[in-house]
Amino acid sequence: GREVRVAAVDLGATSGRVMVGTVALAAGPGGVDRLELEEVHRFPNAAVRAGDGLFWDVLALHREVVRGLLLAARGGRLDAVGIDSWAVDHGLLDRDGLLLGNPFSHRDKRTDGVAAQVATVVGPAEQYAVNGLAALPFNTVYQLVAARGTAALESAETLLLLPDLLGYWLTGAVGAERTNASTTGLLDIAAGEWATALASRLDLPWSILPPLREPGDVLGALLPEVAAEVGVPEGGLPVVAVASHDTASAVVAVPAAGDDPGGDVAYLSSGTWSLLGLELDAPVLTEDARTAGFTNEGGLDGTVRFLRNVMGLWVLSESLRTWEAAGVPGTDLPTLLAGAADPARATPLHTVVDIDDPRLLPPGDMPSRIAAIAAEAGEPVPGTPVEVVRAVLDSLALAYRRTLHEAVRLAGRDPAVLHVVGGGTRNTLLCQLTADACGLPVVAGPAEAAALGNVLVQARALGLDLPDRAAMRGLVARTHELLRYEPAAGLDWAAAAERLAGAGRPVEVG
Ligand code: ADP
Ligand code: LRH
Repeated sequence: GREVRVAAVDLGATSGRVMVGTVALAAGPGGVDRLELEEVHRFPNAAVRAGDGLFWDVLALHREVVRGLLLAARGGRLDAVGIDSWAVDHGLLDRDGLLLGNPFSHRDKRTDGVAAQVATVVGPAEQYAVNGLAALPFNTVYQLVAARGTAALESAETLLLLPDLLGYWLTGAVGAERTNASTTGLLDIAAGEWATALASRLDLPWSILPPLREPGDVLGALLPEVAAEVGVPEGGLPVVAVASHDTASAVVAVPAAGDDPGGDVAYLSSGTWSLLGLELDAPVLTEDARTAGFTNEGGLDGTVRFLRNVMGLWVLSESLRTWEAAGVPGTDLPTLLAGAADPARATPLHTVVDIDDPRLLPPGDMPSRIAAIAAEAGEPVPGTPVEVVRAVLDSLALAYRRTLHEAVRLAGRDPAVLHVVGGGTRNTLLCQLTADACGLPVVAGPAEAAALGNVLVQARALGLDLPDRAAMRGLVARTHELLRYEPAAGLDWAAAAERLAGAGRPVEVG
């Protein structure tokens, strides 16, 4: 079969990578499918505190993207490029097409209290009926409300989500890819159009929202200067819109083929954030779903990602950063995870906390915050880094348990396994705890699901016969090694869940 070679740019909140994907479908019976990823460039990413704000260094990201494309193009002819990144965050362009300031991180504190303030203008139930989104404090709509009256918003002509901003710098084309647009809070999920009425009621300039584009649309070719930097002929390399929300791309590559005969796909996209839920054909917009904190994001081909955000491995990576800064010895990830797996060094389910406590959202000293949250809830305060790590992993697994059970109840589905994808699949202890806590087998892998989903949508846009998600997922399942974790008995997860429920947490905003 025909072979395509594409570059997938996948930007995570803690690292960015440029991967070369090679795809070829078996020409006939006995033929062999290929779906290969080669990492050509990886770079750390982190928000930067400057003055009062927490920002993304988006020019550095652009530079690393160009550098990655150069390395990818050196290795052979490229057929296309696609970009996905974390959702919600965005840049504003002025009328000359120049970026107005640095894009804020969604962890910046300027949105504190904004969702509650907006709820007094447009009720949470009404917002949910329009956009289907959990009222997370950092949704783009709340970031924009926080920016009302600022010089930047007042002079803004165009809002671009981060993958669209980077795509603009590559091609000069503006637009808003639909899966990522669905995370803004300003997309009307029933109409599939920008929710201009909602924006007006919140005094937001809806004219800054650019035309929507679909995954698979071609933005254009690299601008001549960029083509020269990357070392490809002018007009030679098309940029393709993919499912540009990283979670949308990751869910495209969930290898749910064969093991889910009922077709109910439950997944945990495990990276800086943990996103756990189900793929559905239609949103669940019930009051129950809303108050349980579930969101309905847009996926490839009109699907819905019905899921909840769980605070994720962010808590772990920020803890590591804190210990490293303080020079605490023995706090590299492999050492800590080995310790946390040893019951002699950290008693399982000894300390459990609400890992979604909003105090864990901003950057900072996670071990101290966890100690405070544990003390408040009457839980033992972890004493050593290994105990902190164990508490974080047990608490994550408990949050997964609750979220999976709620998703299944709210959507009336019955998945046979939980697929875990993303960097978190490399944490074997967490995979096992997830299976144990959820009482469901975990199928772990691929770790680079977002990049694979990015590659698959490009391959389809280039004409490969990948008509639907089943075809894409079958290809991933046939070409990737997956690890299966059976739930083990032994720990009393139900009792730990009771302990947590006792501590109580309001999910609802406003
Ligand atoms: P993002 O795309 O949000 O930046 P990733 O999907 O790359 O996140 O996942 C990053 C996380 O994966 C890290 O924070 C870390 O906890 C986990 N991880 C990555 N590699 C390993 C490893 N070798 N062992 C255990 N955990 C790992
Ligand atoms: C994961 C993710 C998630 C969003 C968050 C802002 O990287 O895209 O789906 O909720 O970042």
